[in-house]
Amino acid sequence: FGSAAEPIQRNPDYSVLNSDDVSYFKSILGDNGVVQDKDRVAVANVDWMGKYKGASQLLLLPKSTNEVSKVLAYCDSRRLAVVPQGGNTGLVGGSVPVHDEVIVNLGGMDKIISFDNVNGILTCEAGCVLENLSTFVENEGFIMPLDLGAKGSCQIGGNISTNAGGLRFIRYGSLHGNVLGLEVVLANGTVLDMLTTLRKDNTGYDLKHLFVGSEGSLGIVTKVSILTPAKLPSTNVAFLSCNDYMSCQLGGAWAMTHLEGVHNPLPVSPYKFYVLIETTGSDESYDKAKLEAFLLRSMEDGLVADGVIAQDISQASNFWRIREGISEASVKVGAVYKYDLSIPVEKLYDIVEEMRSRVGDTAEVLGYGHLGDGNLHLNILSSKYSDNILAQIEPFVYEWTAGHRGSISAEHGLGLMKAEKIHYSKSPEAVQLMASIKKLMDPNSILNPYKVLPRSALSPEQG
Ligand code: FAD
Ligand code: 2HG
Ligand code: ZN
Repeated sequence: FGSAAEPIQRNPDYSVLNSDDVSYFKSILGDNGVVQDKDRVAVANVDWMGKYKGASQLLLLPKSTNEVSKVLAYCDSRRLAVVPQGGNTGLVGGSVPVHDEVIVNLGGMDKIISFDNVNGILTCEAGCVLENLSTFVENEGFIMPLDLGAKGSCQIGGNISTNAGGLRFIRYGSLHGNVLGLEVVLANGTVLDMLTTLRKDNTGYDLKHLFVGSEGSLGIVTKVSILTPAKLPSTNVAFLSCNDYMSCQLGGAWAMTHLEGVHNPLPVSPYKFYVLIETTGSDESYDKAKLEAFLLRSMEDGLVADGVIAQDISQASNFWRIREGISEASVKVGAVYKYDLSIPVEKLYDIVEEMRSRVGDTAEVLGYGHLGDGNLHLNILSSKYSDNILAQIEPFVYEWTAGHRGSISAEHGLGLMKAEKIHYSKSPEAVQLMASIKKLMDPNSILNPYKVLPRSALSPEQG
């Protein structure tokens, strides 16, 4: 993993898969739902970056909640470890096995169950691909409250399990607000029906929130109901260039107050900073005029050095493609160390500069992200993984973030990469309570082992 850390030992308490297990899975999922083909299993064993690789022998493809329930009940009784998997686009090594865990991929559960086109409430299975849901609700005059570069592969169940942020967060907020209901299968196979579509419901603890962002460690999400905002008729996108970070911040703040918060044409010459702003509204010409006035004023004030406003939908989507393509471009370089930090906005760029001086010319440091959300994606690129580069980055990056009361995972989760780093952002008491919840809900610890929580919190003798 590009890390000098000790390799993670397989927990010997887990059983080893045998042919009786495979026969049982075939009896409930049929032959097509039980994949042993080496090439297909190999694909499911490796993450999107090609950085984390497991050694699972078995990929299961359930088609219904009942099937998921039977699979988990069996795995729990046999103490077979399981990795829940969606589109496998996660960036923290959470979606692939560490050792020989059985992979349960939700891709076969991809049905839309209902759509309330008055209130914009979508109910669907967890394996629906985000882009397909977007297309569906857009045809009904609504949009999904989240959008991300991985939309063509990621699944709504994976989005919920990671509490994905993405490109519309600034406008529509977190999935904790937009998810209205969930159906979840617990580790022992119990189906927890919380699939309501109510806007308000204060009857006791709101348990669904435990599953939003818990990265498959507490249950498998099987169905989802989610609030979708109305699609507004006008969308405007501006691509701005700035000479310094202060201008980006000021321009961004101004835009939020006044505008609600590798294709041409682009600003011609290269600049140090680029800002992409999208606004949506209900009055095409007024909205556009407002954005143009903003651009003009920002250029007059010297905040923006250059800038263009997309003239049509295709230009707008070309602008977005540049932003959405950064992640994909970053993995082409060879080795990439990815950090996903929440930092007070005024300090956000400081760590990019500090990191540059730490790594010198051994690596390229790229800072991008979601400025309005205070979320920096710090990517450190080099031709190959090296312990020397890693030693320049960690623990500095975590200590720096903790020192600024930031978060070491803004939107990607902890997964395998940061399970042992949670203490940089959470108190010992909070970690202990999380471990108690995990032990209560998954006493045999079959769900997504070695991820999210530190081993010392789950079994103090290993600490
Ligand atoms: P996976 O990667 O398959 O799984 C992620 C985690 O969720 C794993 O721990 C897995 O065990 C668990 N899981 C998956 N499905 C379920 C389920 N049904 N029940 C229980 N647990 C489950 N993330 C952002 O937040 N914002 C972005 O802007 C963003 N952009 C991205 C762009 C690119 C090009 C890529 C490759 C990734 C990006 N990501 C982003 C990260 C990733 O796409 C998100 O974390 C996404 O939500 C993962 O969804 P998935 O279906 O691929 O889940
Ligand atoms: C984005 O905003 C994603 O593009 C991916 O969250 C960030 O790859 C990354 O580091
Ligand atoms: Zn992001």
